[in-house]
Amino acid sequence: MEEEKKVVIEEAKAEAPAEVKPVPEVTISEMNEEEVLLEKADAKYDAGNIQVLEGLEAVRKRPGMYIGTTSSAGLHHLVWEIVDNAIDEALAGYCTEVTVTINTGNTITVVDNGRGIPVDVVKKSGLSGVETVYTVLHAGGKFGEGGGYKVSGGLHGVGASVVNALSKWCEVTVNKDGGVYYIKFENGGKINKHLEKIGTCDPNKNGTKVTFKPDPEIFTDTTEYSYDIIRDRMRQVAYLNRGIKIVVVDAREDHEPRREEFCFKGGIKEYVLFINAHKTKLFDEVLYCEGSVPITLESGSTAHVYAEIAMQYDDGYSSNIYSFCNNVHTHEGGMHETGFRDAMRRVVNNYAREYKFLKDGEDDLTYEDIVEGLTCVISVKHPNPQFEGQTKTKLGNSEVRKIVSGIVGEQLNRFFLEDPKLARTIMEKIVMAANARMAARKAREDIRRKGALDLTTLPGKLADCSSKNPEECELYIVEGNSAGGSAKNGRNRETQAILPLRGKILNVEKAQAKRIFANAEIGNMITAIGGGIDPEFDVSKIRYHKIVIMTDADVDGSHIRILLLTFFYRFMRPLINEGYIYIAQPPLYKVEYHGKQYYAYNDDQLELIKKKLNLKPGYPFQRYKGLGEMDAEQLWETTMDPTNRKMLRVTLEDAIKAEQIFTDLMGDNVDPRKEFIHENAKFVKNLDI
Ligand code: 28F
Repeated sequence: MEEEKKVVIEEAKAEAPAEVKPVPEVTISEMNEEEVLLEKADAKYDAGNIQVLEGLEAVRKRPGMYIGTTSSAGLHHLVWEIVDNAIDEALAGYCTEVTVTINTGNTITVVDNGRGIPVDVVKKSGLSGVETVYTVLHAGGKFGEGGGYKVSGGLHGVGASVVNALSKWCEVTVNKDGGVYYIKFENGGKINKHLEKIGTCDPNKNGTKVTFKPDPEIFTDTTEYSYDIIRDRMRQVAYLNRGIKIVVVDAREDHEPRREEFCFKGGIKEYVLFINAHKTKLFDEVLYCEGSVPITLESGSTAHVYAEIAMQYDDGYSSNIYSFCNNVHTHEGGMHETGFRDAMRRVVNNYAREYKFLKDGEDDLTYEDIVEGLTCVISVKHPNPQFEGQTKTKLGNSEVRKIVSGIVGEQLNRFFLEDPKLARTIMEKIVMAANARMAARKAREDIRRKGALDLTTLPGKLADCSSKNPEECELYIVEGNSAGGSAKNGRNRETQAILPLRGKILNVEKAQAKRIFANAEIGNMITAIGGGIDPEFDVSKIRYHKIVIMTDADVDGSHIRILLLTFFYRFMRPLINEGYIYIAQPPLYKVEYHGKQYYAYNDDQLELIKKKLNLKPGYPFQRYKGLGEMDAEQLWETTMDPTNRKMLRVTLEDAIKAEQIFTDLMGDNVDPRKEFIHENAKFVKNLDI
């Protein structure tokens, strides 16, 4: 039960019996490699340059290798793969519109108005272009090489054949040069009947339409699509690829009908405005740089790396750098971010020295000073991206560093020279950040001298656990002293530590670093956790691998929870990224019946218990208003016992969304906060973390 974010139980939906005659299966995986090795196409693209790497069987055996997980994220990954292909066609200049529809039964249809996947038969494989793209792993030539154009190589970059391999069935319809062509693959990409011409169409209306049904035998957790997840990603893709119109439709009978269109002429410039919508900006403009630089590929041919950067300052203290390569969010950064940093440091420090914002002998402004209050989107398109790092979201191509650095360096410098007023506003902001940094360091040193941040002096309020093995240790941060008392008495002393918090903790979004470190409750948390704080936070030093926020199920409780999450987000972000933060789920109701206690964690469960026990309406039950109402034993049994408890693991799937929610909730503007609280009475459940 523990650590499950949500469990969606999907009823087995009966498939309409398909009229398919058992024909000998032809799968590319069974073919001789010779047979499917395709001719190198000449400059013109046809169904030529396709590489055969592995069969679809391999994908079904180890789906995780290709789409990461077979949970909800993997299910949605299938959509991204198909959309990627349509976006590639758009980036090649032939497609302007993409529509994604969720159909009844949770099948997905993606339509584009591009040239249509080639339908001609590929020599040697004997398969049409469509069949090749859908049955050969890693089909689709590389951008720039041999006339291919693959640009938006997703995180796994494996393409449509993987989607086909993991689908119960998959239909492709291509309108090309006046003909309508159709094929249906079944049971993981098997061809029963080859691509056939089924009609004619307006020769000016080319395009590709794909509908697939994810195989429930693969996606055993859930086959239910989330409109919100698809909508959010499609909006992001639309921002990252200016001018492409993307329509998202929820056409499921059992869902509220929904439809949204995204098309942004301003691309990532508009993206920055969107991210900053509720912030107080330093100035209205978004600074925008772009450029493209030729590089030589291994094959000797030339291709271009394209980079664009959009940024805007607000009056806050946090910095938000979002980088992408080929539309993939590079969470772990990489060479494009390094190049950006090089340029920012160079340009800002040169300007600061030349115009005396820095005096002789003063240290350089640091990158952290420069990006305080900055929101920046960096997007590069690379013909041959190297994704590295633990989650394969770090851009490794070293040439990208100089490319981004050059583009930003030159263009930012020009902005500064052309608009001295803008330059002054930015410089003053950065110098202020530098001064605050030095003051904060001094405050921190003072505190450390007094012993508050000294790791050997644990806070008196902490009831620590006896184990010193972080992997098995849990820290419960508990709202209120009385609940803290119950938790201390009820816990497993070996592995569970309790830190009670008194009242509200400081709102770190609004406070300056200096005040934050002087706050006693925050000091206690920092010391107890033991990894220090940003920018020196060291996740390898933390004393607990589970940090559990345990607050009441009321408005004050959710407020404290948000404050704590904001604190972790700002000062110990790796804790969130690495999944160490949890939210305890105390029960909301208790029903007593024949001397036995039944606990319900939500209204549905309460109803279920009443029904199961055959209780007449009006039978009394207790509604817990706070943790303090539970005694030690009850708290252990319902909320802390690892074999029985439910906890939500906090993940920041979408840092951008979280950043917006945090500023909405914590920043100066009151309206979005009111709106949000109104819409999300139960904050965490709806935050999707
Ligand atoms: C709904 C999803 O998949 N759209 C696509 C094209 C167009 C071409 C293409 C795709 C040929 C040999 C790879 C057409 N005409 N939408 C899509 N539209 N793939 S996928 O070519 C694929 C290459 O290997 C296309 C001329 N060149 C390319």
